[in-house]
Amino acid sequence: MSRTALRICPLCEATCGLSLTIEGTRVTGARGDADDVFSQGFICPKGAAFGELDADPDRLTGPLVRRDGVLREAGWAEAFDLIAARMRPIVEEHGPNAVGVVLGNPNVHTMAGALYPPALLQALRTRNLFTASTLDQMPKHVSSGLLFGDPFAIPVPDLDRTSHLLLLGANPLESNGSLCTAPDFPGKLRALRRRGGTLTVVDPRRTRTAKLADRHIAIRPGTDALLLASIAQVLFEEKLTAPGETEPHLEGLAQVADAVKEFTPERVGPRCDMDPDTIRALARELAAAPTAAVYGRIGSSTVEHGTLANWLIDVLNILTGNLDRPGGALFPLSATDRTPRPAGPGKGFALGRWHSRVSGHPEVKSELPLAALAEEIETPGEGRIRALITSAANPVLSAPDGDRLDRALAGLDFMVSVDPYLNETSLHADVVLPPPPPSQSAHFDFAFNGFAVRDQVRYTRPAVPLADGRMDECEIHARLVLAVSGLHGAAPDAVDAMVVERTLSQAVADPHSPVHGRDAAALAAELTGASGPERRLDLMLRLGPYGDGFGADPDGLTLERVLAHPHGIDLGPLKPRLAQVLRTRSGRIELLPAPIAADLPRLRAALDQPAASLVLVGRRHLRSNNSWLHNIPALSGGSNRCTLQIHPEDAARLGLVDGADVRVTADGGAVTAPVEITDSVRRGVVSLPHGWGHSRPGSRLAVAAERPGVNVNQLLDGSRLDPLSGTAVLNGFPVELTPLA
Ligand SMILES: Nc1nc2c(c(=O)[nH]1)N[C@H]1C(S)=C(S)[C@@H](COP(=O)(O)OP(=O)(O)OC[C@H]3O[C@@H](n4cnc5c(=O)[nH]c(N)nc54)[C@H](O)[C@@H]3O)O[C@H]1N2
Ligand SMILES: Nc1nc2c(c(=O)[nH]1)N[C@H]1C(S)=C(S)[C@@H](COP(=O)(O)OP(=O)(O)OC[C@H]3O[C@@H](n4cnc5c(=O)[nH]c(N)nc54)[C@H](O)[C@@H]3O)O[C@H]1N2
Ligand code: SF4
Ligand SMILES: [Mo]
Repeated sequence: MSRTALRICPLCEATCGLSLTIEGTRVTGARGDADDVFSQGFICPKGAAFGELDADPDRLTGPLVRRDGVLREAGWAEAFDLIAARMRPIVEEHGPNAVGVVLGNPNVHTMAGALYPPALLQALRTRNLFTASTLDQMPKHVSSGLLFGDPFAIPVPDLDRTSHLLLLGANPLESNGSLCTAPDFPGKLRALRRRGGTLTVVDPRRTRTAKLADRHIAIRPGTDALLLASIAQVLFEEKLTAPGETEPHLEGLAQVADAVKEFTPERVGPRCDMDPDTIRALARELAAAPTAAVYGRIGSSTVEHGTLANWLIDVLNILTGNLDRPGGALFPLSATDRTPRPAGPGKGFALGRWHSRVSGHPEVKSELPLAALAEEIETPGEGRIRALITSAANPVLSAPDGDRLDRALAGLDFMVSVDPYLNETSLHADVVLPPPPPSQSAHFDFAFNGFAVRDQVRYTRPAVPLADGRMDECEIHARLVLAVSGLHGAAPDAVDAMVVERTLSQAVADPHSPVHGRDAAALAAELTGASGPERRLDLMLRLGPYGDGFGADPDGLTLERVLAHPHGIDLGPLKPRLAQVLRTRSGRIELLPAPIAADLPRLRAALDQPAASLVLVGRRHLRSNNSWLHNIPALSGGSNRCTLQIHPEDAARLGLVDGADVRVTADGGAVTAPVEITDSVRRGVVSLPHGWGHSRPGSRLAVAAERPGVNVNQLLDGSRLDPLSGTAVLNGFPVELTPLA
């Protein structure tokens, strides 16, 4: 007897609704949920492999605890007892910064990862926080923080209504989109073209996305900021700027005009390897389009001028009047956002409130660069990281110089990993706490609903009951918080109750809250939900912008109401709301913030730098997901391989043969990979994907180990960073190739 259950897919930012077929407790099939209000049946091969991924025999079934140097299966009580016994003394003896925390990408895809790390960090009070953001989107947070006063105020391209999309360094046909949550991104791009709109793709590779475009520009890697500055220069020079409705909210317009003056198409063109006339054409098309959006991701973020590029993307949206208007780039309003406050000045966004101990990197959003983790563990002295907690993170593969980090992790006094696998990173842990497979977890997208192209809300409860011996990931995190804060043994619900109490006491004291003046304890008693995390979800929904406000709006959202709509509730297209968003000190968009102005000379200097003859970029594959899906047979193999792609002319010049091994060397190290000759990469550029290198002894990834690939991040030593955001330069760094016999 089989049944079906709904489950939002946790595997990428598109958040598709899946309909799972379940036999007993086993997921035997996954289809797109045709009735899902947001994804309407869309699914990709990763979602379709949900059952296989859920049942991967290499997933850990219970905690592992290291005794006498060997990781062995243990009970949950033993695991948490050890954490409590080892962590507190380290903090007491060496201070809070002796414990580092690493949060990886899948935290953004779990309820536990959204709800508990803040409490963990509060309990630890460490300044040594590292996340995948500094390998990814931190430049966007910095530019939004500086422009709008809120690092999470990230405008999203209005894919369904725009008539012109300028897309840089993103490949949504493989990635399914990022910082732009849009199930069926490919279909939305096709629809844009069908309704007469235009798509321009800027990417050194002729990707599947580029093939869909009206115009593909194979830019020289690392030069997007120059191109964007030049487009801005043309807009000013040709008097094509028209900020429209945002104009009254702007300050610094004339200063920006002045700042981009030097970046003429004639000066920038040769650096980007573009015809100056093409740059002018891009500027004119952008200005002429009835509506348009400029959107960039990894290829314009994990690069030398990542923050400047991300700043310029929004500067262009603003200059052309497309920020905050339908068809342009708008700020989503998710159901668990705080209720918008009245417009007015805010606290602003500060960078560098403290610095990393060894290299003096500025703090950004309370984080330090993940690329600096190894040195913070290895370098002796006060404040050295002696213990580490990782959750859903595999920095040995995803961050620069995994070999060094591997050695550093081996030298820690104590390490805890919350991870379903024993992999390249977790193999160093003293305690591994495995979450249950996704079918046994509830799902709500706290993060991605805030980047979605349509406001909507969906929640799915576990599709399969928690198996014997399993612990829900929320409970794992709650117990971890208790274990490190000296409350070991308390009921995990205590963490949720604490957060509920704090949130409600703030809300009742807030004159703008719908519950202003009411009794916090009485409101807490009204919360529904079968668990601590569900009560917190209920609380956030009810206090949120569409919420019932505990009775203030009887038609508003509650958990019960969301549960009554298993395919989700549509909350409509994105709406202009700039004034609600702005939190700068001036209360306006600060178009040329001081840290940006201070970084511009570096971009001007780049105008005169000679281009490297060969640079490396990454790539993603539809059936891959960073470092952790290579163990799923249905998703590995075929075209999903760790090869070095190179243009036929470069291959001929260097004497490289398709399929033969080549040695790739960069300033941080060297790796050997098979050559794949293809004209989909431009001349002067090679491409190697990340997340590979599954050959470390001690990991338990049988399928991945059969085809381990190599770790591209071994080419980097962690010293190449975008200075404003601390983000590693993972794209556009120089390499040399040596053919191997
Ligand atoms: N060269 C290069 N390097 C890159 C990139 C690149 O483009 N080029 N991309 C960067 C980017 S954008 C990112 S986001 C990072 C990602 O790098 P990481 O943040 O390290 O993330 P992943 O490799 O996705 O997975 C991390 C871990 O999460 C575990 N995991 C999976 N599901 C769950 C779960 O439900 N709960 C828990 N607790 N753990 C889970 C996996 O087993 C894995 O160990 O890599 C970065 N590294
Ligand atoms: N299938 C799959 N989906 C994923 C992931 C995955 O690993 N696999 N990872 C998820 C994660 S964590 C993220 S952050 C997103 C990322 O989502 P995307 O950013 O859409 O993903 P990428 O495929 O890395 O696209 C980056 C593109 O930038 C190009 N590029 C490199 N350097 C430059 C440059 O200097 N300038 C320009 N203009 N382009 C450049 C590359 O050729 C590549 O095509 O994807 C998410 N979705
Ligand atoms: S596109 Fe993303 S969310 Fe949708 S099924 Fe594929 S992996 Fe899952
Ligand atoms: Mo990412």
